[in-house]
Amino acid sequence: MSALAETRPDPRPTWDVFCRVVDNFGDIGVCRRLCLSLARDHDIAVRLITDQPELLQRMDEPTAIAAESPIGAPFRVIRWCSSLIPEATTAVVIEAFACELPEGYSRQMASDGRRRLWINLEYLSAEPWVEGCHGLVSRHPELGLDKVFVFPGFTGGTGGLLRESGLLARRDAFTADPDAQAAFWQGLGLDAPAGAERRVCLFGYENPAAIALLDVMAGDESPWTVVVPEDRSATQVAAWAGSPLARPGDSAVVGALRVVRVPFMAQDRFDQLLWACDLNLVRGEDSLVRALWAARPFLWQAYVQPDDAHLDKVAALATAFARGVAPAGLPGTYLSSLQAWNGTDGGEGDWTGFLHKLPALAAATRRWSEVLAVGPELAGSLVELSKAHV
Ligand code: TRH
Repeated sequence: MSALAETRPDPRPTWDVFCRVVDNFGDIGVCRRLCLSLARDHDIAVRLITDQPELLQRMDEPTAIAAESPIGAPFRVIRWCSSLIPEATTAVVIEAFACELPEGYSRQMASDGRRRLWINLEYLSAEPWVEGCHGLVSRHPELGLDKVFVFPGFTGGTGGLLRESGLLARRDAFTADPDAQAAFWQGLGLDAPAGAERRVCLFGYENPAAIALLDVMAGDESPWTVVVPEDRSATQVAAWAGSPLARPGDSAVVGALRVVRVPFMAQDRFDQLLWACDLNLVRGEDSLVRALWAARPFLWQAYVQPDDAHLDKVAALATAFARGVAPAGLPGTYLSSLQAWNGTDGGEGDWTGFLHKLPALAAATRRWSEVLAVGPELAGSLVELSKAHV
């Protein structure tokens, strides 16, 4: 293709995805995955408008960062600014997590007479009220424009979960390939697990329950390795181990437990970490969904909300799990463990009992993942919504 052809304007309708980073990595992590899926799976021209584009680079493989340049990039990244306006080709505008569009942008939407779909993409929850709110339309009092509320979720009555094309096949190929797994661990400076050793990914917020679980693993008869990506859990684990764990690759051993600090890695590699571990301790929104697709046992630490509203989300997740699988007794154990992990009983969970249940939990999580994989997929739901709007 000639340089002239490459710079010709993209004739496709454009989708603008707006993302303001509240904190941590979830807002931008979800939006990055959504934009990739819209671009690659649905051939949509996407612009991701965010106040923290630099965070995207932490989630990309070094080789892909170059590919985010305007030519050949899967989607365009634009730094949020107040002077931004929709393009003539803008067909769909997604406001992620109620981030509120720049005022001039929404005024232009109202005044330029073009027909567009305006979507507010909400946070994920398994709570039952979500089905009743998914797809509701609200008219802006001043602009007179309609906004559709899309809720991701775990059931057919919601927008579903992000699951890009080919994800589960890639996971299955990886988990069936010992060489690929060994190469992955080697990339983190670790050998492949040997004998009865089990590996755990710990990506959470500060959590007293994590200390109780580490204590149980340290006192276990069989060996554990807890891999901690650089972030809030790493500080807590270092204090527990009495070792600074200052750099990626640093490790400490306490009884049967080795803790290893690893770098914050590209999203694709983080997926591989979840696929390679026997237990995933995840948080927020996106790592929860990726843990589900990893189909390995997991515990979820909810992002703390005012008035303990997040505890309803925790209970709802356990209920959804029970609906999806439900061998006798397991859902009850899982709910208690989830609640303890989220601090409802001061973190004094029965962690020995929980670790004994891991094989049953592994089978149940696999089944739940299979059930969810035939449910709605979020990027696809948004595309269907846009088709219905024309
Ligand atoms: O980082 P989180 O806690 O994010 C969020 C935000 O706090 C947000 O404001 C809040 O509302 C939401 O939680 C509920 O957790 P989450 O959602 O799992 O996002 C982490 C992202 O970081 C996810 O996309 C995976 C990615 N990641 C990597 O790419 N590499 C890594 O090494 C790790 C550990 C994570």
